[in-house]
Amino acid sequence: MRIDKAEVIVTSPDRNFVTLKLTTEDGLTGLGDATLNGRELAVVAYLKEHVVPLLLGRDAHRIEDTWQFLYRSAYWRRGPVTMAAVAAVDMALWDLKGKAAGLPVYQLLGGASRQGLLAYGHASGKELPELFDSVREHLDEGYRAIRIQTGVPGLKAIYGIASQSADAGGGEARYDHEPARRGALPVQEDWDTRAYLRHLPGVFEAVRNEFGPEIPLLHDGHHRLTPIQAAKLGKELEPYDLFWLEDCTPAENQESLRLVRQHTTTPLAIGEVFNTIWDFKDLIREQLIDYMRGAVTHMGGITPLKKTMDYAAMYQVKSGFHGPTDISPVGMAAQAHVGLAIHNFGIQEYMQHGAKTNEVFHQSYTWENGLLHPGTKPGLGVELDVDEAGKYPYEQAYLPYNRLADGTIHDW
Ligand code: GCO
Ligand code: MG
Repeated sequence: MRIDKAEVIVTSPDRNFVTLKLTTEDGLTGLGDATLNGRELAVVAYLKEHVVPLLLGRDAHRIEDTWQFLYRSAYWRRGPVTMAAVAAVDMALWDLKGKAAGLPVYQLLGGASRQGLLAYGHASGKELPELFDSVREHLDEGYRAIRIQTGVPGLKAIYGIASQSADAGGGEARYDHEPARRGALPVQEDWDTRAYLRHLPGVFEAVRNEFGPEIPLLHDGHHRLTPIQAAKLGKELEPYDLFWLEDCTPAENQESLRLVRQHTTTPLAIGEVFNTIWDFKDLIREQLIDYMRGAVTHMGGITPLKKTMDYAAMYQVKSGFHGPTDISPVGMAAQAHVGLAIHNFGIQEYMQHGAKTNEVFHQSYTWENGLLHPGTKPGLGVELDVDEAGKYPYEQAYLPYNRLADGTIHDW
């Protein structure tokens, strides 16, 4: 199964996506997601200039060997650009192997361990009434687990909260359905940790009072807290029985989680910005996290994601793969296959792509009764409509950034 052609396709239906498409000498095609939100073209160049020439003529069946070759022969290891490029190749090879075998990828990974994947959606609102409406909307859509983010009194704009302008414009007031914040420069937002810490426990109390004790609730701290602030927040949220507190401290300083752990039994999830199994190794072995937040697209693909989860299983750490809309339908499908196969699946983030994205990427994964399933088509089960993709050229898009009241840059 020789690789004959390797194309890098950039399209921007609701936001930018980078996809690698491999074609074999027999005409089979495999897709891989290489989208790195806000830095997309760096991965495009890495793939086109440095990876595509190495793929032509290779045996597409040799997934492990190709992964090790791309990872080790570059000498410069790890990092989001490299690992997104390696991930795309790995996913495309699994897609091809599945198609060659006539089996969905989860069958190649050991077969289904469950009927479907519990998935959580993002409810948000500047004030409580909007937040409650957003929770209800998610419950109506069948979500059985919900992430809660709100505005903080005194702060104008916070990442992860549906914008009010979407409402005013007649669009959907859900930030996951908004186009990525496109434009020449990043949008500036504001932040005040003390105001946030004072406000958040009351929000969870109100949500529990309104929606009861059963529904799993999650929250994303988006790397904004110091270890002692995170410890205090985790402790104060204990009465509201969170499913997890995510990225409570900046992920680079892993030791800080020891301090957080000493003070709270609120479960911790971390790692959406991690790139390799090695970034998770110590956190898993020391049992400093409960959920592993890596994404198939940013962790080097299906091969290392499966290895990381098998290692994590020994320490009862479960999966919680990163699933925002900047993971393309190809990446979402790939991690859904992994989630279905592994024993230690925890939960899957699922924000749902917009209508234009779904016309470019024809998916076969299903979403029924709050459970996601990768579908039973051979391979990953996603096909790219090249003509449709061509209608949406790349648009520059930056993630926002934060400043404190005195002008200091802060994690957003
Ligand atoms: C999440 C994330 C996202 C990221 C975004 C960055 O938990 O879903 O924190 O909102 O910020 O995917 O590209
Ligand atoms: Mg997050």
